[in-house]
Amino acid sequence: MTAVAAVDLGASSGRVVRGVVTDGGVHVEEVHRFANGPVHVGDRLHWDVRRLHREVLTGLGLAGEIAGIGIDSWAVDYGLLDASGELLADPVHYRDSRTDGIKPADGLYEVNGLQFQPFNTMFQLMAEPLLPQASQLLLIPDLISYWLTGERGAEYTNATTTGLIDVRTGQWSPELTRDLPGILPALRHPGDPAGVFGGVPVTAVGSHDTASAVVAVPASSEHFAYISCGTWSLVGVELDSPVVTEESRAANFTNEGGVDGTIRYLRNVMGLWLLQECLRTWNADLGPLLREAATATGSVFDPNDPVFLPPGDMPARIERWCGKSMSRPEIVRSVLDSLAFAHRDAIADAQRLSGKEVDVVHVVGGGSHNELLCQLTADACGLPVVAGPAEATALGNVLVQARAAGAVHGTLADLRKLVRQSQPLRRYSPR
Ligand code: LFR
Repeated sequence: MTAVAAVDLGASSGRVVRGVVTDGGVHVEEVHRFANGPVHVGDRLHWDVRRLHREVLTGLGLAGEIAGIGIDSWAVDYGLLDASGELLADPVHYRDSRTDGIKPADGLYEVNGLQFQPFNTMFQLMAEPLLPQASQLLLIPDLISYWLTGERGAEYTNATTTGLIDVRTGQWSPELTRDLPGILPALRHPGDPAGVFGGVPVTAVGSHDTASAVVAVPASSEHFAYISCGTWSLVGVELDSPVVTEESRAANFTNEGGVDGTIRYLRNVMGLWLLQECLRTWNADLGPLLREAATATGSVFDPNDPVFLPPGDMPARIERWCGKSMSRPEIVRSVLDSLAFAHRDAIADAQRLSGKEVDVVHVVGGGSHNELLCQLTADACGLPVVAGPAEATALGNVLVQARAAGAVHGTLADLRKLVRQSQPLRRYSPR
């Protein structure tokens, strides 16, 4: 097969990779990587989305001959276009404070099946001053895709994170979108054509990064839990149909749309954001601290306390939560212990609430390189952890494009087999 390019924009870095899929496996090679992060403008947090667009163009220029392009990014955030198709303003970052204190309406969960997060698109729109001027809303990957191709659409997996899709029909909910006349584009699904850039077809993939990452979980049976571990830990199981019980709502489990009509039944755990912000505050590297953390004693805190959501002095917030001052290795250890326990709780809750039993935990994404976190997660869960691939999101993006182009065939299980055959994986047994 000729190569395709996967554009994967994460909250802390973006990359363009070149991927090749054959019957024997899937291989990706990074051609361009760039930093990303919140930009403070006045008292708002934004994304510099035009710079991201420029970096994407640079990456595509470096990708060599390619037969396709697919784009994914973090979820929920959007750009608003005016009637002439111009971006009205830099998109606001989901960690901005404009939705502080927002509360979901009663009965919402039964309709959209989404865990409550103050930053879900529907709540951001309640605090959006530019709405009256907007004629179109595009989620971040759809915005980049529009800038490449001139075509607009709303990719389904990412659209489910807006809170505006009816989980029972998979369509924009007429009830929830009543006040947004005409600004939401038509849905497209992973594998659908999404326009052409420089003669190269653009294909809709699981444009929510987590949806693409779940495609590339190298599971060999259906009895697996996954942790897509990066800035966030997205912890859950794959289901055929949503769970919207009151218990599930109270446990803050989400039913996000997956590739091939699956449901990503998961909980957001604050994830490596906690460490990223510690390192930023200390201006330190992770490597040496991780080695010291291996023998340090930590304290356990609730990583999902909303106090940890915004950027800022993370070590101070952790020390305040734990009620004591700690050394840097102790803080790192506390983060990892707390994440491991939160992973365990989410996997236990996912099984209990969905009835799905799991016998292995797959850790994919950048966090799969963190040996201490993988071992602590195995220990806490009492289950084997299979770590890798780190580039699951890009791999899932490439696989869905390759299948749409006819280079490979089959179900998610077949795509996962290709990952298993070709990507290095590491196994951790619970101690
Ligand atoms: C991970 C992720 C999560 C989503 C969060 C905010 O990168 O996409 O799935 O909840 O970012 O968009």
